[in-house]
Amino acid sequence: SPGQGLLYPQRNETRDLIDLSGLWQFQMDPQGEGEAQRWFRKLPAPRMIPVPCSWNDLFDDAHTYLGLAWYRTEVWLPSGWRGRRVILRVGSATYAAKVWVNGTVVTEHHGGNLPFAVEITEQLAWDRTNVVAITVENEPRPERVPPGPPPGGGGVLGVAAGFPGTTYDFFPYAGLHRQVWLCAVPTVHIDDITVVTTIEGGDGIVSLKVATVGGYAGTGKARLDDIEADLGFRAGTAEAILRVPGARFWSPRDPHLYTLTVTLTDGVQISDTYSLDIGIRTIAVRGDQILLNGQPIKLTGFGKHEDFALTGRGLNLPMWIRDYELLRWIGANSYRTSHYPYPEEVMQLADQRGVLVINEIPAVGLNFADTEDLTRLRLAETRSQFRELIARDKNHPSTIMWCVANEPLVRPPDKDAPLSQPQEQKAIEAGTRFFQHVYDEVNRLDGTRPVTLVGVGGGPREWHERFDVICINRYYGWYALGGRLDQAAQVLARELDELHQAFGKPIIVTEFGTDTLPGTHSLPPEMWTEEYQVEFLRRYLDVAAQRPFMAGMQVWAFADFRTVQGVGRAGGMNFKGVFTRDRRPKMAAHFLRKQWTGM
Ligand code: BDP
Repeated sequence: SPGQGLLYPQRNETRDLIDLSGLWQFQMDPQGEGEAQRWFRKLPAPRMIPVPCSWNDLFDDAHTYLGLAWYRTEVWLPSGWRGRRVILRVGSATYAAKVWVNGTVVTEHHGGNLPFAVEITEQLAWDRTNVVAITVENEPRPERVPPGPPPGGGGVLGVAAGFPGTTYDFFPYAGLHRQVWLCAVPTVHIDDITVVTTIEGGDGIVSLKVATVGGYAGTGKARLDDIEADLGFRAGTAEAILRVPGARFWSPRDPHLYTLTVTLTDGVQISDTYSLDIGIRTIAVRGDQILLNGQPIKLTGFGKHEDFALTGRGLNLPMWIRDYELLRWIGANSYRTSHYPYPEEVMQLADQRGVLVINEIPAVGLNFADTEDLTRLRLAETRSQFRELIARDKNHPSTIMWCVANEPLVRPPDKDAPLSQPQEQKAIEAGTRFFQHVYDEVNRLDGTRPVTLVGVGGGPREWHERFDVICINRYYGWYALGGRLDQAAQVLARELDELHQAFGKPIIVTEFGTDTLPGTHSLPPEMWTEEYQVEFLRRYLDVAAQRPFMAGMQVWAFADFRTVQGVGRAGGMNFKGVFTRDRRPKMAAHFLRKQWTGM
């Protein structure tokens, strides 16, 4: 099998790849009969589906279907690939996947937004086409992360209660959401590279660790511009330090990237090589400030979603390029990957464009009043997703912070039976232990970035204690104090002052916003109108501007996005976007642009 590494697939003098994106065969399997009937060889009644894409907005009979479905394609391998290891890499399958190659199960995977890879050399044929079959299902099970609603419950969020039932406020899109690749790599190859950068005066210090597969014990080289270091491998790994005199430090203003190339070579022959773009920067928390390269930064920007018409949560590069253009237009320097990891290409774009990313795993909708068993299973799931996320994204300078959860809470599983005081206390303590474990794990995997938790209004304050940065979502003036913006601003101001007093840590409001129907206007400003969104945002930004300790303000949300059907979401949409779903600016977009760019 490949190692633990999740390096982005690359084609170069020693490596090759085939992107299997395109039309695949597709068939839903609501009865779960496909495996026994060997659908991994041949689907009895297939239709065509694009990969990558969500299936929900393509076929009416699949719109709310979250059960098992089969994907199947065929591929010839180039004869030049013989003698190399062939790895199948799935960019993301939401939520659970099982993979067959020529009739043999090669891997299974849980977790809907991260890549997984498996070596398939043994299963391949060279004289005929190879059949790749993948099942995907996104059943809302309570032990998953994000969790499904409790049995019988049709959604647990007050406003988001709807169909299909979820514990979160976005549509549970399903499918093969990112590319499926075949990668040819040398038998002995580079499996992983970990880069950590520090700053000494004007110099950049680049420390790297290289891991190989195949027990490599030879030599190698690491090169960055014209700076080179020798690598001596022992038990498959090697370390080196490169000093870059007078380095250009990565920042939003100058997102300079250096290309780092690692080569396995005996000095004459190159057996494997891999290049990646890195940024030299530091990120740290000191007192109530977040420091990038030793200088305080304040985040401006949004919580986002990976969401668009027809493609759903499928990789949509045109959408992402447009989004980065709009982030620049509006003067935002950051966003949060609410509520799950975004595509690898999107992280690369953040590096190139100097956008600061709060990188969040899919832990949304966690309720610590649920049973201990569920909490234990969710912890295991959270940890394994974090291992994958950090393996995938640890080398991106744009990722400045990890986020372990969005709005975890304590809510009676049965809304007609409120929790007793001891029950509530027990649930809060269960959460405290959970986050202690996750925090420690994240720190062990990557001790170089701050870690945060995004708290819900009225949620337990003690859960923030563990974390380096306090992130909160607040909706005074919307879910509470609707229509009373002056009062809302006062409540917000008081709470921010209290939090600052209590923790003395950086504070970011990671969500604040109002549902806004584009084209709806009123004077004086009333809820749901474009004027109200502007006035709401103005109040929040003013409150923050008067508080020098605030480390950032991220508006909810960048664009309108799809939700489930229910009375709280007209047309199955969350309308808190500053842009519409097709990326037209609302009044608030022009307002924010003035605030953030001074134009
Ligand atoms: C918060 C959630 C976010 C929702 C938002 C809202 O973090 O996912 O979409 O509120 O209600 O609770 O719009």
